[in-house]
Amino acid sequence: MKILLINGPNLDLLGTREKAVYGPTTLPEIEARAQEKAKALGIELFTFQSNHEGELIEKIHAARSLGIHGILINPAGYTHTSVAIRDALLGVGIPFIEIHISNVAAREPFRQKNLFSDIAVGTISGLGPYGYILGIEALHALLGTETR
Ligand code: CA2
Repeated sequence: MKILLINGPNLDLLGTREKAVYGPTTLPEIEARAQEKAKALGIELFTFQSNHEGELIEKIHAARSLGIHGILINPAGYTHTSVAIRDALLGVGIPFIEIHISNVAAREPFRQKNLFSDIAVGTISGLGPYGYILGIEALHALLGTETR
């Protein structure tokens, strides 16, 4: 099984600033833990982070030719604004889980608008970096029968 982990804008700053909101763990640490879990489950995990909407869209398009079975995506700030990333995910038709480090439901009103939750397989929010591990486990469990 092949899974693509995508992290959106500013998540490359994790562990360096805003630690009170997002915690002390860096993105390389999150990706390393995700790789460990993927390896244990026999998953080939591809990781990608970008601060650019177009690059995120192009990676989602490329997921088809990479033979990706499922996507785990933290769209970050684009969660609340990007019709274009939503359209890309619908366009490739690859099942995805949406993940957020913070509990978005408990935050500012402008974060209550979400362009992904209604088309995601499911959403993980507020569980910190552990959410990435749960997301990989969930994709493995939910897609397992289709890729065997
Ligand atoms: O909780 C999440 O994972 C978010 O997707 C993070 C986004 C935010 O816009 C979403 O509403 C919820 C922001 C990511 C910014 O990450 C930073 C990390 C460290 C320092 C500054 C920003």
